[in-house]
Amino acid sequence: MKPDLRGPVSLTQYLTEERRAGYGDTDLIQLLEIVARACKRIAVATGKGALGGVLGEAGTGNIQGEAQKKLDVISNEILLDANAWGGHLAACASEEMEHPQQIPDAYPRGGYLLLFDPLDGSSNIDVNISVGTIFSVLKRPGGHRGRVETSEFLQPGTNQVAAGYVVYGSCTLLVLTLGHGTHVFTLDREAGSFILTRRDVQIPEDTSEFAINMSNQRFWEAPMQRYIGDLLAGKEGPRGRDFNMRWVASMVADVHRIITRGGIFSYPLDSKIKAKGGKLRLMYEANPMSFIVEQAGGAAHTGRERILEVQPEGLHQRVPVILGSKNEVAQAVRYHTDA
Ligand code: P6P
Repeated sequence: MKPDLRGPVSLTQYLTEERRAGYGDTDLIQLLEIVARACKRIAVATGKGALGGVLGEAGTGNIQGEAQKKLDVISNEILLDANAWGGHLAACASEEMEHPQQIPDAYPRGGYLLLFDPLDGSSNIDVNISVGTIFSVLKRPGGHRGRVETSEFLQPGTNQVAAGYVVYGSCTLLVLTLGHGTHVFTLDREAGSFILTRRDVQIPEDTSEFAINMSNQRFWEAPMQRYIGDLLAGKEGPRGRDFNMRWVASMVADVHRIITRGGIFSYPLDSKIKAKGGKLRLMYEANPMSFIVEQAGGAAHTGRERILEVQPEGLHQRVPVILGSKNEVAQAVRYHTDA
């Protein structure tokens, strides 16, 4: 009887098997391995907390007009340095940088574009609430050589070839899709490798748990006011059942709860941020999270259109987000389309 050699499946083994099955090529596999390795270094940096002298403000601001945390800058640098030399990328784009970062001339350019929010939810770092890295991979449009133009990044989310997030919580988890299901890897800190711990996530199609920042309620558009009002009405209201609420204010943590047990997450338009188009960024927050959620049987919508079909107009464009359990997202969208 041959011994069962399967044992725990590492990220490397999973990616190798996916490539053999036709999902991804050698460059994409190398890119994802490098991003995962960089996130292990980010996990170490965030895990040091006050002992690492990495808490607090960096004393600088980013393109979003937000004060940068030291760990925002550190995480961004870790990802840029890790991806410079491999020859798989043409350029990187980041929430922390106004323009894309070209691959240095000393190294060969590859055919992929990497976008990331290096440390999402960083306002939570100093209070020790889970934060995370979100990333998205696109192919460089055909026929382009030399320096990468920003316009090459402006592709709809349906063009993503891979997307993932790493949540730095009680354990460090990588959630990844190559367009062939969504899978969860847990970091084995002793061995230093991500191990496949949940294959082919399926988000429950219905839920009784919603995630939204209620302090903005009076600023929401009418359809969202009505939708959330009906959830709050509970058993006595039109939904005929009670709902629970969670809000971590760290998208990676809120989305991971939905990946794990279902739910609906929304950062809708409100009158305070309407001029900006929303709170969350399309290219490196909404699109990767929507790809991951849809590959896990969920849905992701702006209230007006499927997020993955939004045609980007700017690298740091913002969109309203409603994502999670498929049937509940459909309910929320109906309040908008009926309006
Ligand atoms: P608020 C974090 O800054 C973030 O971009 C997302 O991770 C999170 O969902 C949202 O903003 C929280 O926003 O207004 O509740 O602080």
